[in-house]
Amino acid sequence: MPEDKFFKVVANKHHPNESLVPTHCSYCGMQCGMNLRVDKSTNHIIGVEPRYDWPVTLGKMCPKGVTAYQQTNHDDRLLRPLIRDNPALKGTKDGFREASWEEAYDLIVRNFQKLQTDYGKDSLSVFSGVSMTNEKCYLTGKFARVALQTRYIDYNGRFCMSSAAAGFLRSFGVDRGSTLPWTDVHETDCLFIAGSNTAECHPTSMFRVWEVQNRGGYLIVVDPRETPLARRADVHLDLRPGTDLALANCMVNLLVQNGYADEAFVREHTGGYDEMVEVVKAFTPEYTSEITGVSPEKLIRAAEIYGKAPNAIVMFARGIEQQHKGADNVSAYTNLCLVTGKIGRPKSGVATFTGQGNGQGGREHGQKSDLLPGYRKITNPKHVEEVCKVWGITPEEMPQPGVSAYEMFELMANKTIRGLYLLCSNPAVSAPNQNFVRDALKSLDFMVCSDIFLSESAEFADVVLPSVTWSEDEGTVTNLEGRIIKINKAQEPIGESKPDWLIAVELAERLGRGAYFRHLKTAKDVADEFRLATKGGYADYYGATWEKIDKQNGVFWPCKDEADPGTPYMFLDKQFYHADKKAKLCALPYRPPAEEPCAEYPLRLTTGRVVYHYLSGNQTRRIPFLRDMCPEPFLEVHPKTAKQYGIEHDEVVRLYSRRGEAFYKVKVIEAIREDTVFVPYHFGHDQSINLLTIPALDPMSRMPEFKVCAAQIEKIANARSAPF
Ligand SMILES: Nc1nc2c(c(=O)[nH]1)N[C@H]1C(S)=C(S)[C@@H](COP(=O)(O)OP(=O)(O)OC[C@H]3O[C@@H](n4cnc5c(=O)[nH]c(N)nc54)[C@H](O)[C@@H]3O)O[C@H]1N2
Ligand SMILES: Nc1nc2c(c(=O)[nH]1)N[C@H]1C(S)=C(S)[C@@H](COP(=O)(O)OP(=O)(O)OC[C@H]3O[C@@H](n4cnc5c(=O)[nH]c(N)nc54)[C@H](O)[C@@H]3O)O[C@H]1N2
Ligand code: SF4
Ligand SMILES: [Mo]
Repeated sequence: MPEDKFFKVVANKHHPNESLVPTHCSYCGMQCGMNLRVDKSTNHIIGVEPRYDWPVTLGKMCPKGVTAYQQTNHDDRLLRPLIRDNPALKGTKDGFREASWEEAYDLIVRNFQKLQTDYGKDSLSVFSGVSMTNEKCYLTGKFARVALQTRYIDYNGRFCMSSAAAGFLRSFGVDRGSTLPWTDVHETDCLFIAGSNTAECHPTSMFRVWEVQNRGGYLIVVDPRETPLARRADVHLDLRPGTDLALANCMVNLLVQNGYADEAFVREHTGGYDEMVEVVKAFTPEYTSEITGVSPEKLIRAAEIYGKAPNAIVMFARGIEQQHKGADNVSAYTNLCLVTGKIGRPKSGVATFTGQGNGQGGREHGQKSDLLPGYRKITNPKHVEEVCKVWGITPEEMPQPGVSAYEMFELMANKTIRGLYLLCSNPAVSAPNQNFVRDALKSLDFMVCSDIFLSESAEFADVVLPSVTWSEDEGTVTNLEGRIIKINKAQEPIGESKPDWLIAVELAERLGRGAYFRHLKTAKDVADEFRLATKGGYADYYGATWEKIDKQNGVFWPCKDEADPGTPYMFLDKQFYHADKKAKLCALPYRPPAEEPCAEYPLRLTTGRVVYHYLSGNQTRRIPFLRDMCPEPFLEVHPKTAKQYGIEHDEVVRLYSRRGEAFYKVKVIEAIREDTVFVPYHFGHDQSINLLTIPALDPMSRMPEFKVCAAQIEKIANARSAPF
C-alpha cells in the first residue's frame, strides 16, 4: 500500500534531550510499532510516538497503546517483594509487608521444598502468561520442568489461543495463527470475519478492512452483536451465541452445492472431503436458520460472496474459539478456504486474531502442559530427547504432561496441587467460574505471585514478587502474523523490580538446580539458548537472530538458519504438515452450547472486551484516561428485552447464572440480539462477570466456554447503584 495513502509521513522531530527507543506496544497481538520517548537527564520514559516505518501498523495506535508507557513509572508499581505473615488475611489486600529479595527467596524455597518433601514433586504448579517475551516464556517452561521438576504447568493462553491451536493442528498439522502476512489483508477481495470485535480489539487492522471495501471488495461478519466492524459489513450474520458450527457447515455446504469447490485442489492437497460433505449436506440454509437465527437469504448471500471472490481471507477470534466446541469451530471455518482452495497463496488464507502480545510465541515454547520448545510434544520420546540435550537433563528426568489451566484449579481444590508459582496472569478475574477458582486459590498451602501491580490474584499470595514492565527489559515476541519482532529496553527496572527470567534463574540456584540456569546472565543469553532449543522443531526460531529481526523488520517462523529469511507465507508449495502432506477437511457434527437457555435462565450471556481495557484490567484500570473512559462494567440489553423486564438505561440490575451473580448498570442498545446479553470482563471482585461463566471445557483444546452460558436478569426496585 502506498504509505502516504492514509497519512502523511512526517519526520519524527524530537527534543534533543530525548532519545527514542523503537519497540512495540505492551498489549495485544497487533504489536503496533512505537518509539518510547526517554528523557536523557533522568533516563525515564516520558511518552510515546507511533512508528510510521513499521510495515504492519504504519503509525497506527489505539487508546491503550498511546497510554501504555504510563505503566512504567506508575505510582502503583510494586517496587520490593511483599510477604504476608498471617495466612488468615488471604484473599484480601491486607497484611503484606515489604521484604528483601533474600528473605522472599528463602521463604519460597523453604515452603516449596517442604511441600515437595511431604507430597511429592507434583504438589507444585506454575501458572503463567504471554505478556512476556519468548525468552521468558521459554525459561518459565524450563523452570517448571527442570528447577521445580513438576508436571503441572499451564498458562493463560489456554483461555485464549488454545482452540485456534488445536483446530489448526487438526486442519494443517501446524499452528501458525496466520497463513499470510497482514500486509496482504487490504489487498484481498473478501474478508469473512467471525467472532472478532476487530475495531475494539485489533483496532489497527481496521484501515486494511476499510481498504478492502474501498477497493470494491466485500466484508462478511459473523457476530451476535452489531459491533463497529459488523456495522460496516456487506452481510452481517447475527447468529445466536454458540451456533457457529452450524453456520460454518452451512457455508461449506452452499459452496459445494453451488460449484465453488476447487476440485483439483481438494483432490491433490486435502483429505476427508467425502466424510465432510456427508456431514455438511444436512445444513441447508433453512435448517441452519432454525439453529442460528440468521435468515436463509443472508446465509446464501454470504456463501455466494465468499465463493465468487477471486481471493478471500477467513478470519476469526475468541467469539468462535471460546466455546466448548471452539476447536471444531476453527476447523469448520477453515474448511471454507480448504474446499475452495483459497489458501497457500498471497491475498488468500486463514488467520486468527491472536490475542495477547506474545499469544503466538508464548504458546509454542513450553508453557503449555504438553508442549516443549519449538512446538515439540512432551509425549514424543524423540522430541523429549532433543530438548533434554539442550537442558542437560536425561529423558527420565523430564516430567509427564500436566493438565490444562482450569483443571489445575480443580487439582488445587482437591489438594493434589498445594503450591503455586503464578506469574503474568490474573486468574482471580479471568478464569471462569470465579467462586470455585477463588476458593481453590485460597486453599493452597503456599502461593507466590509475580506481577508489576498488586493484582486481584496477588491478594491470595503468601509472597508477591515485583517484576518489570515490557519497557524495562529486552527480548522477542511473535505477533499475530507469526512474525518474530524485537522488544527493546527503554529504562532500567524501577525500585528493586526484576525481570521474570532473572527471578527464575535466581530461584533455581536456591532450589539447588543452579547448574542448569546459572550460565544465563543476560536476556541475550536466554535468547541464545532459546533459539537453540527450538532448532529442528516445526516452530523453528534458530535463524531468527536479533540482528536479522532488526534488518528485516521481523522474521516469520519457521526460520531454520542464518541464510533462511523466514516464511511470510505458509503452504505456498501446497505442502501441509501432516505426514501425507495434505490438509484435512474435517467432518464436524453440530453440538449445541453446554448450557442452553431454559425457563429459569432464558438469556444467552456472552462476554468480551471494550477498546479501553485490556484483559483482567490490572494494567489498564490504573491508567487515568482509560479508567475515565470506561470506569465500570455494564450489561448490554436489547431495547425489547429491557422493556420485557421493565428495566431502563443506567438502571442497576442483578444478573445471575447457575454459578454466581453480579450487579451491573444496564446499557440499552439495539446492537445486540434480543435473546442475548453482553458484559465486558475487565473488572474484578464483585464486578467480575466470570462469577457467572461456565467452566465447560472443549474436549480437544480444554478451552472454557466463556462465550455462552444461560443467565437471568432480576430487577431491583429503583436501583441506581449496586447494593453493596
Ligand atoms: N481492547 C482490547 N483489545 C484486546 C484485548 C482486550 O482485552 N481489550 N485482548 C486481546 C486478547 S488477549 C484477545 S484474546 C483478543 C480478543 O479479541 P476478540 O475475540 O475480537 O474479542 P471478544 O470481545 O472476546 O469477542 C469478539 C466478539 O465475539 C462475539 N461473540 C460472542 N459470542 C459469539 C459466538 O457465539 N459466535 C460468534 N461468531 N461471535 C461471538 C462478541 O459479540 C464479540 O464482538 O483481543 C485482544 N485485544
Ligand atoms: N469472561 C471472560 N473471561 C475471559 C475472556 C473472555 O473473553 N471472557 N478471555 C480470556 C482470554 S482470551 C485471556 S488472554 C485471559 C487473560 O487473562 P489474564 O492472564 O488474567 O490477563 P492479564 O490481565 O493480561 O494478566 C496479566 C497479569 O500479569 C501482569 N503482567 C504484565 N506483564 C508482566 C510481566 O512481564 N511479568 C509479570 N510477572 N507480570 C506481568 C499484569 O499486571 C496482569 O496482572 O482472560 C480470559 N478470560
Ligand atoms: S492495537 Fe494492540 S498493539 Fe496496537 S496500540 Fe492498541 S493495544 Fe497496542
Ligand atoms: Mo486472549
